[in-house]
Amino acid sequence: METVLLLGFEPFDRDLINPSWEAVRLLDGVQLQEGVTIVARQLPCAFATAGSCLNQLLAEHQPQLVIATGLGPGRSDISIERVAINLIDARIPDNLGAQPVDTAVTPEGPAAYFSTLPVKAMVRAVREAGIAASVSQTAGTFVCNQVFYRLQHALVGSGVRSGFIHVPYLPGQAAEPQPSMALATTVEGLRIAVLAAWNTPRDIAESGGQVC
Ligand code: PCA
Repeated sequence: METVLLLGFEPFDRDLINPSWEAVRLLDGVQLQEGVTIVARQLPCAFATAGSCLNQLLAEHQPQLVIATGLGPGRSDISIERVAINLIDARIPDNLGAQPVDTAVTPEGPAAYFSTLPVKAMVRAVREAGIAASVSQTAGTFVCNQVFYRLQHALVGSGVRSGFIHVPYLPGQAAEPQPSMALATTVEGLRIAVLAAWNTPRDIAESGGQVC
């Protein structure tokens, strides 16, 4: 039996729920395909504890594929992240009250890591199912980017592929009008993205970039 580890975050910034966790928890225990099971777990939204929690989950589950997800406030689609940067610059405090500014995720690490997921193939698969998706060139500088960076750093050279996906708010979740996606759509979009990641060893080449 092979394992896909799918991660979501606890709520943060006064939110009562986090759509990333609401979505991935519905995929916990789901058979992605014959012989492949999804294990979904929650990460704390705190710089001091998210990384060690991540390492513990990697050691415990020994997954063959790891995809972390988080809420991207303002995102309107399933955003497949391309790059994790070695920088923390928190606009708001995390759930433990920490707000580090202009520090490295891993001082001895490189400036950035690329996702090792087939990001273009994932976008295409999700879109083919009628669900909005795009490649995103930045995962921000908060806890999601930190976890993404730590994930890529931990798995360098392991042969285990990994990456990050941001999801929109749920409808009506945000205090002010914001783009959103229904929970069932987010769940299905993530399932299709994970399936495409599992079944695509080499990414397709098609445009997904931005001019500026
Ligand atoms: N989103 C935040 C942290 C947790 C989450 O779900 C982020 O994008 O950094």
